[in-house]
Amino acid sequence: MVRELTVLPDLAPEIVELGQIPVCQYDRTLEQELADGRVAADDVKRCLEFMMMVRAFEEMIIAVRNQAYEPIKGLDFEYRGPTHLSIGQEATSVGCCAALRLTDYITSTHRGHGDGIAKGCFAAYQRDAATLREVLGIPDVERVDDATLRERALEHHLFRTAAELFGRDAGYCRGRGGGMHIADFSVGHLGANAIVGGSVGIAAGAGMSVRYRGTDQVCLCFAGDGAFCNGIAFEALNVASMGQFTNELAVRPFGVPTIFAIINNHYAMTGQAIGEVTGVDYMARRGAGFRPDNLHAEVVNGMDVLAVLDGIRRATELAREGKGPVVRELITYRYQGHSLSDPRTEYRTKEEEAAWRDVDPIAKLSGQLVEAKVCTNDEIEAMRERVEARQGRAARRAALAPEPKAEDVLVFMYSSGTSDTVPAEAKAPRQLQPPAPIARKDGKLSFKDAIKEALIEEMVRDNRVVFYGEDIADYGGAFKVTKGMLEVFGRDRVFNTSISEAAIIGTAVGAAMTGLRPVVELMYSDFEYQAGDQIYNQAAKWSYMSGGSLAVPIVIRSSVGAGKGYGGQHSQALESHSTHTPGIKVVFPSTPYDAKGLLKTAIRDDNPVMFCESQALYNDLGVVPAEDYTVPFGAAAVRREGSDITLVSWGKVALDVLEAAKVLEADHKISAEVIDPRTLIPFDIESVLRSVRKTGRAIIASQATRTGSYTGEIASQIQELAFDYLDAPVGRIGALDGVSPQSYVLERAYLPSVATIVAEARKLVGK
Ligand SMILES: Cc1ncc(C[n+]2csc(CCOP(=O)(O)OP(=O)(O)O)c2C)c(N)n1
Repeated sequence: MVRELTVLPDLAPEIVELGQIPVCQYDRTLEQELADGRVAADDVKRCLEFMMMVRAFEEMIIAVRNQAYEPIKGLDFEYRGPTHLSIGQEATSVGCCAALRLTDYITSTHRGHGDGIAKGCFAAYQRDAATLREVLGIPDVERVDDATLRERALEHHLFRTAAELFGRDAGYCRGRGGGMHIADFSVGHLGANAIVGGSVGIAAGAGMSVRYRGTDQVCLCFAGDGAFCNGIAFEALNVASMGQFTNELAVRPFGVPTIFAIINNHYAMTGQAIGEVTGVDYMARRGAGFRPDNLHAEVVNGMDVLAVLDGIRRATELAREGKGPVVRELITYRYQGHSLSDPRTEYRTKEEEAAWRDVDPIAKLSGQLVEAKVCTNDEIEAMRERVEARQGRAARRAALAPEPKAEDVLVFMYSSGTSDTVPAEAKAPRQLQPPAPIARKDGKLSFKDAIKEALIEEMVRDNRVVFYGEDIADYGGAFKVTKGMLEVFGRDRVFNTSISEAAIIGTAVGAAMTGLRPVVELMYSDFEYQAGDQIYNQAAKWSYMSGGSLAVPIVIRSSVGAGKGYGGQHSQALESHSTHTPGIKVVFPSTPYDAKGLLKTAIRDDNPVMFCESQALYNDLGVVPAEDYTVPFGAAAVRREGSDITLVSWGKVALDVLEAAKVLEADHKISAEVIDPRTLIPFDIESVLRSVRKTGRAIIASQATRTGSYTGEIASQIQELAFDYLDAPVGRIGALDGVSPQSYVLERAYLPSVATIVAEARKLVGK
């Protein structure tokens, strides 16, 4: 018993006060801000220039789309791809990034050109000269004064942003991401996201990683009013707000330093946040459901860059003091439609649009600068001309830049990196006590203890490895696989989460992007549907979409429960979903030895790994060396040699197949070779083909329902690559195409068994 919190009945009457959410309270003039030294004139001018740059970029997209952009006229170039423009919202992008440091993170959205431009523009002034020279590829011998260097950095940033949107190899993501997934990890931009709400979990995870690493960074999550109606946003807000991060359970009490900036431009695509598709008057109320401090929620005038700067600056202060997470709603408006194909006429009026243009953020700051005598109108006009000219040069260069080579289409799908070498700082011990060795009998461990041993060894070896999920801490998980790990590593590294599968995976992605190597547990593989976007659109895709500029080293341990009468929602073998989505490796061990060695390989691999564990095997015993060893991915094990037929299977069914081979030998004089691929992605097809060339027959078996199962993929590869050697069609065995039933009789009829494998093998061999 390790939990320090006790729950006793406290049923006394009380009224819960919900507190206050300030709305548009900022009322300072630029003169006041300058006089008080809260802003410097040059910084404010820079904010104006960066807002102009965002707008010029977006106007360039419109013109290019209409083939009317003067700087690229005459070039053989046509813009393709989405056009979610943020004209009107410039103060939100620039005001937020103005409050951030170079080392701080942002996540962004499909409408995120402005956010990325702003983060990179500030970086051009935050980076030191040596870094900028390196980024720009300026040789040591070339002398460049500081102002020119930074000017060149701005233009280069616009060029790489445009090149990404134009699908060029010089783009930030090598033309793999495009505008909706643009990222620049070198300045902390963790990616725009085309899945509405997709980045909210990532931002929470980046904050959790900062909290664990103990740096003074923050992560600012840009996401719309629409996004804050999506399930992942609610889950992520909750996980980021968990009491154990700040109360007496915490090893180091410190709130997750993520700032959730709700960019309320009043519309999702066309659905109107206030009055139509939510029941709230302000989206900032979202903060009120998660902590008694309402996550310090405030509503800010997002058309006023100084108000945004003030609101976000105070948010970063709170976050850096460990008082996060923080919510800020920024009220703004997009002048264009959802995308350029949206004429806007169905859902809003010209009068409404005109009213927002009257409070235009660029016009407002221009007026303030003139009023405060920081700039003249002529200077502002000169700034605008400079911005336009710079934008024109950058866009032209991007349009002329080479496209990626077609033969490189799959480059960056997987990272080739590993953590085989652990950096010195990650070797520093970070545990409460040394782990006790797990007792063995005759050198044997259970499958689940083999998993625990692998986890413990890897967490001792590398302090970037953290482990979390539902009920995995004090209780050790629903199957007690990780019992005792909390006592060893403390709640910083082993902690429970709420029942939030999407946020468990989403935060792991954000933590992995920012330096950790999380292992997370899905109690039942069936629950991966709850986290589908985070596994398959986020974890699996970011290596590729970022053009290989980052890796997502996470392991998702997922238990597979068939055979226990748990019915349709706790029994499915879903490995075929994982194998069908490129970008994720899939491991399915069948022995305690492999479970330990493969899990260690998975944790050291820089790619996301789905690690499937058959619950039916958890108590199986096998010889497991106590020392450090790994089992490589993509290397099948021949479990039994044979000459008449090849049986291929994984997880629990790999043992059924072995049993079936014994029956076939003893009762039917059929010699079966048994192959356990151990990993499904990558798959060792060569070992299977070598066997099939010898036996001439094969069966692929799994507990997955038969139609659409990965067994079909392996069967078709055998037919493509070894057709001439086959003496019979390749057999496939799976669960029936139905829902897993509770009744013992029905479940036995539903799942594959030793008997069904024997029967199919006899049919194919003809004995
Ligand atoms: C999960 C998901 N559902 C729907 C869409 C289609 N879609 C793209 S943007 C958008 C509106 C998003 O609204 P909001 O979050 O407020 O951002 P905004 O477009 O206003 O910037 C919709 C519905 C999507 N990309 N992802």
